Amino acid sequence: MPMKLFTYFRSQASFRVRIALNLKGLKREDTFLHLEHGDQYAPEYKKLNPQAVVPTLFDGDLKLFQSLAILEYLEETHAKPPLLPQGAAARAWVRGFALINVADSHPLIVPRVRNYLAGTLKLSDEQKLAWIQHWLELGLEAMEVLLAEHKESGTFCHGDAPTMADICLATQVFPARMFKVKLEPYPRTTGIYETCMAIPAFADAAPPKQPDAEKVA
Ligand SMILES: N[C@@H](CCC(=O)N[C@@H](CS)C(=O)NCC(=O)O)C(=O)O
Repeated sequence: MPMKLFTYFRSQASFRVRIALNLKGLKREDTFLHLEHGDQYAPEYKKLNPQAVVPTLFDGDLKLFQSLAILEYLEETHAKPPLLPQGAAARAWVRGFALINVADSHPLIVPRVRNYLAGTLKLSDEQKLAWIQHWLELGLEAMEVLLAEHKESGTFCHGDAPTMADICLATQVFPARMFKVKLEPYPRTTGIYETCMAIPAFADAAPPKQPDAEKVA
């Protein structure tokens, strides 16, 4: 039975889950929520996801939420191909790298934060864009340094196959491109991004490829 994903094409957290499902060869059925139209606040969806965010993934009756927890679940239930390397040290590095995006950059640019900046704090479009670019740049700077010092990085963040680190690198660079961040200072990061996006599992998961896609700004 395919898993059921509540998703939105622009959602970077959903993008992470789509990549992981694709890499592991798992079929899914999508239910689309339009976050800019406020579908996430519909009472029937808030009952499923009290944070009013996507993704939510159902594996049968089991409800899964928070993209990184979902990736960990998929890893534990479908071992191949692995999204975490062997060894505690390497796994800690990959998880730490992934969290730069998941925990420290992405939460600052999600729609509810952008809406608060514009609606409550009355920031102009220009100020809001500067905010988004700032937090994305800080994450990219850290990623670039970590990739430079990490002996196992090269084609991918760690080793010779994509891991959770690459998935979360992709969801850092994709919005950075969308929001016109200057990417020249991050050649290692963008090189890995290009490599990943040439892999069908990543490319097919990208926002413009989703059935609910509108023009990606
Ligand atoms: N930390 C959560 C983030 C979930 C999240 O904020 N998702 C965004 C889309 S990427 C969302 O649904 N936002 C709705 C809103 O901000 O109103 C995860 O990784 O799953």
